[in-house]
Amino acid sequence: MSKLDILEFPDPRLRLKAHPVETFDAALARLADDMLETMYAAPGIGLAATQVNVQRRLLVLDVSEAHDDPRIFVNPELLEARGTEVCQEGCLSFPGVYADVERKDWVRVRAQDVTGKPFELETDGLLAVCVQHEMDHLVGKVFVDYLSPLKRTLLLRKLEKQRRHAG
Ligand code: GNR
Ligand code: NI
Repeated sequence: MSKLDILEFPDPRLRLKAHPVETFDAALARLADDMLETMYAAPGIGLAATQVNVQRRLLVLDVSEAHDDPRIFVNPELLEARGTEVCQEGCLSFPGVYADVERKDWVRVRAQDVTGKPFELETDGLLAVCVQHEMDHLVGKVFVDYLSPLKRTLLLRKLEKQRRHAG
């Protein structure tokens, strides 16, 4: 396994739209493993292929405290969504800044595993929020796109400031 580099805002490649996965081979399984390793090391609770400069519809998640519940979604599609909730979100492509984002609080998602086998997931809470955050990355969307112009400006200014201090 190897750790991958995570693209950071404002890298234009974060705006690219991912293509469906058509080949379920060893390279795909390896990429999913590398993404999980990269996510755990960051540390983060999710990672989309877009963030590691791969334009494929693939995302990984693990919202468990013990980091023992890795999940891989290939070609995810949102089938149904209900209600709303506000959650404070962060993003590995915007290190060190956080903002409240409103999402659906219950979702039903259809996807394939790394072997191509279809499955469905109905979920709520943090897992539902994270799935929506990652699926956004696959269409070139990021969490700051949901903020008002003023809040976005303040958040991006804070991101710049932190980068300057990080040297
Ligand atoms: O690590 C992450 N934490 C997080 C917290 C609240 C809502 C969404 C997330 S996803 C983020 C990792 C990431 O950037 N995935 O794309
Ligand atoms: Ni993100």
